[in-house]
Amino acid sequence: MPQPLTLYLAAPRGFCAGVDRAIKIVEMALEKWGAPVFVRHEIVHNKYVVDGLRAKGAVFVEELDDCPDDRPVIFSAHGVPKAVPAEAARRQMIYVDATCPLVSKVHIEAARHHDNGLQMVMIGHAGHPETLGTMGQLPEGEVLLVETVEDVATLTPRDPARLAFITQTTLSVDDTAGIVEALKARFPAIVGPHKEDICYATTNRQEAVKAMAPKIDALLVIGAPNSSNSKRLVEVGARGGAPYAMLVQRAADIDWRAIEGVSAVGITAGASAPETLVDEVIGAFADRYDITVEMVETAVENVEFKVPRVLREPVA
Ligand code: 0CM
Ligand code: SF4
Repeated sequence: MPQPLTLYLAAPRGFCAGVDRAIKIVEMALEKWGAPVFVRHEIVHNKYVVDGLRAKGAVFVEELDDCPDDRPVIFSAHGVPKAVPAEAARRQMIYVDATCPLVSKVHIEAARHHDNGLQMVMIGHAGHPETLGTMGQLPEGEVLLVETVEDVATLTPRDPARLAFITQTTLSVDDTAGIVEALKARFPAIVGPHKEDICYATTNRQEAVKAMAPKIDALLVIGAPNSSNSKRLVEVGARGGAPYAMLVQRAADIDWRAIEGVSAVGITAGASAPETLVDEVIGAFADRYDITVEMVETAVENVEFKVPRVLREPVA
């Protein structure tokens, strides 16, 4: 007889509106222009999604220099420095920007503060494409990056009285609150958004994990190792009290020995992880245990973003 096991399924989990739109953009571009369509950086941070689009004719590259002039190129959901579309335009390329509108909103905020003569502080992860894209909206030196509360103490702004802050959209809500507090304590005149720029999807997925953490022996987050929002879900689960919290790309990654003896497991998925991988993980548990599935729902999402007009129009 298989052991009984309760699977707590987080809701919301998985695809957000920005990821949904970005994937649709690649699919519609392939339909409109045929293969190959080039994509600068992984359209979203998920190998399964990227492999699926590659099979349909998308070619993933890291730099615009790796694309020919005469094929369309799509910019990933994470956003790009201003120099990238400028260079694509100079080369007279067809390009479609799949930057999530919630990332573009931060780009616009940064530009507005810059126009008002403020230097920016960005809270984000060094080297992440969204951070590079957002910092790349302004000239070199206009955006100072902080990753931790400790970084705030070593900032050397041009004028401490003329500062604004922005954030990456996929950060830990709790860690970011601490950094914002440190910024406000050191620079009382700093201006910024009401709280931070973390998006609805990141916030909601973290909330659902917080709600399930006290009930579970183990948390599995379905997502990729380069997915910032997915990695934050593992941290939130561990801090919320889950004795074991692990990122898995799919069922084959589950370390069954490590979770031997558990009777309650939480499952969630990062914003770039497709539901089919969640189904696969649930199936793997059903093969080994007598499972009962319970939903832990903390929010209902109904956000949707339109694809750019160029993809809604027929080929000229
Ligand atoms: O920013 P992150 O690494 O979390 O990207 P992702 O592709 O995993 O998730 C969706 C997004 C964005 C922007
Ligand atoms: Fe947009 Fe948030 Fe999704 Fe990133 S995680 S694509 S910012 S909705």
